[in-house]
Amino acid sequence: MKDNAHEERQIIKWPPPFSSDMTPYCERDFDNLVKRTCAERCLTLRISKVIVIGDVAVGKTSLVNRFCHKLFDNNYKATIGVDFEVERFDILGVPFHLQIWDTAGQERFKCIAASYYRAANAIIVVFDVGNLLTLAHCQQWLAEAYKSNTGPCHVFLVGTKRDLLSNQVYTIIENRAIDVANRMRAEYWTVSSRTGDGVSELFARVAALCFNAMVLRELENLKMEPMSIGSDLITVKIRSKENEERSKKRASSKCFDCSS
Ligand SMILES: Nc1nc2c(ncn2[C@@H]2O[C@H](COP(=O)(O)OP(=O)(O)OP(=O)(O)O)[C@@H](O)[C@H]2O)c(=O)[nH]1
Ligand SMILES: [Mg+2]
Repeated sequence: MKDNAHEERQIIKWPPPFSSDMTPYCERDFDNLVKRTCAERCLTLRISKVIVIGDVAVGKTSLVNRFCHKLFDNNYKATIGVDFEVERFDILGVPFHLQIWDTAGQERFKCIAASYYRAANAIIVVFDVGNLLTLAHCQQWLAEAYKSNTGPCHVFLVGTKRDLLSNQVYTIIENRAIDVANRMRAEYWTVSSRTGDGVSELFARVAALCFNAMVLRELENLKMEPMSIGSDLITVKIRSKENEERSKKRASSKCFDCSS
């Protein structure tokens, strides 16, 4: 693991979605409780698991390599089973790691890959914008991932290889992709790992949504534990009353993400 997050991995402002019309996640900022908890340094190191799934050769490894190593390779090398990377962020001044699992799309490795789906905090389902068949398979990929994940998860539908399509052709594909994203209740993105367009923005968004949800969940859990003499814990427990109010409000809202 790296000791310090690069500048581009420092998140102090809430990262926007690719388009506000194409996301079920309606927060516009970190939760106030999360902001205050971070400011008071009540948190230790955090980690979230992200799985990257989708058909063979859609560009999963290229996406991860572009983000983690700023590299792009034109040659295709199939992933055997799974690979993983850990990327450090600083979010609101708190160290946070994304553990990114790049899985194989080839049918013969599906069983091995699926055994790593468990306990994901985010699921990135990838398709190739130049191959509609890969888009048609995305719901099935998500259904497979849900078999191993019953807990709350953020879901992203990501179209890769944007650089290969003209704007005109891309617009037609995007309309179809948005329909699929809506059915999957996923946030839609398109990226190019060749040019890097959209890649760091996508992962910053994934990291921020995971971090915000994780801190809120943890504050919620703290409430359940017996009282501790640690002053930090007491601070958090007192605040958790506020959290309770917030949860009640959230339960009555229609926002998808807020159910997490
Ligand atoms: N032009 C272009 N080519 C891309 C892009 N992303 C990936 N590719 C190419 O697509 C091919 C497949 O990419 P990979 O990243 O290996 O695909 P994968 O989804 O990891 O494949 P599996 O590991 O077999 O599941 C490679 O030749 C890449 O160079 C992109 O954004 N633009
Ligand atoms: Mg691969």
